[in-house]
Amino acid sequence: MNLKEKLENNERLTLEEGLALYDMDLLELGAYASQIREKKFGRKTYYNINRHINPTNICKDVCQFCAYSASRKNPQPYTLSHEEILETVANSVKNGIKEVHIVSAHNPETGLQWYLDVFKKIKTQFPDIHVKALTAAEIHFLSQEYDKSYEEIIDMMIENGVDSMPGGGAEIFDEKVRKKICGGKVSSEQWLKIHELWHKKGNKSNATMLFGHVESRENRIDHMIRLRNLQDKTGGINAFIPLVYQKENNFLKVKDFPTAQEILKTFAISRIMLDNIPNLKAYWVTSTVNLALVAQEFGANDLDGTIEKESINSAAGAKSANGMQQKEFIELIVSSGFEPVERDSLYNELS
Ligand code: V47
Repeated sequence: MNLKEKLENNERLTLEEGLALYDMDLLELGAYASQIREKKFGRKTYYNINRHINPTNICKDVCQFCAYSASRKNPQPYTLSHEEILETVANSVKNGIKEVHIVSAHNPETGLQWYLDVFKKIKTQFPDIHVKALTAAEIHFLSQEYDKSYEEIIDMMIENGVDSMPGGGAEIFDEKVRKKICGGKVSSEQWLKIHELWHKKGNKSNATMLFGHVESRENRIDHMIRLRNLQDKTGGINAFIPLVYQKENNFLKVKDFPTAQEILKTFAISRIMLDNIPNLKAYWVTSTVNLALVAQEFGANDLDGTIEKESINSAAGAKSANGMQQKEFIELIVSSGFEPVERDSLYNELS
């Protein structure tokens, strides 16, 4: 069967075939991705009302692409107290958030309990709020720093009220590129293992891919296939999130940045290659809002959420520091010809 026949029959594609998709005409590729999206979701586009919190930026690791960590070009080290975090959550609850998304740097000074207690405190005060917290990179760091197995850390997360895991820290799985951009951090194999263990406990997570820096197209397809293999085993990945690289205030030397066409192709290819991951998130923070809206025509069915405050990508140049209002979100989705549907963190439809 040739590639187009396989696309028409929704057959699973190999690495070589995935790579060949990049040579297709953009609109033809988009039409294939759109068909898959439409079959699953019609014109619905999901969003959620959430709040990002980044409790500390002091980090033991040194990722070249990171502009958020206090060891970068703009060092302003901070560690929030649990009281400050709870106050933030209380204010956001008044604004109607349903989820807190908590991601920290790898701070060796706080102790393990500092990382965990905050989840319990949030859950106790706000039992209806979904806590999405601790990337596989953080779990690996905590496991190493405090001499615990991944399973022990995962059990502690569950005991303390973490509901799901965010998809951060995946970057690019190819070992050579990984060494260049974030050597020393959680390895690809470890990232996948941690998500597998989390899924085996009956929980859900997301998966990201940082692209548009020094990786090749082949590295991206390889990344997708490694996730597809994990998903075949566990079925625990809710959403795939391609993150477009932001270039300010970091130490990674990048010659060529992806064009809008390359970004849209990557969304469409993600939708086609990842035939077993239900949701494709166009994270407006890194793609820009306009391109995220266009990505709806290239397979994306989720635009993430209102966020309120964003620190990691805005430090690297994204225009996302203050999030987005729900009303604006809804209007943008409607005016781009799609039907906004508020979802919860596990993709149940709310309104
Ligand atoms: O893992 C860091 C990325 C991630 C840069 O699970 C950068 O729903 C672009 O994972 N340019 C954290 N990206 C954010 C993340 C995330 C975001 C939204 C939703 C979810 C989810 C997860 O941000 C890191 C890293 O890959 N990142 N620096 C940069 N310069």
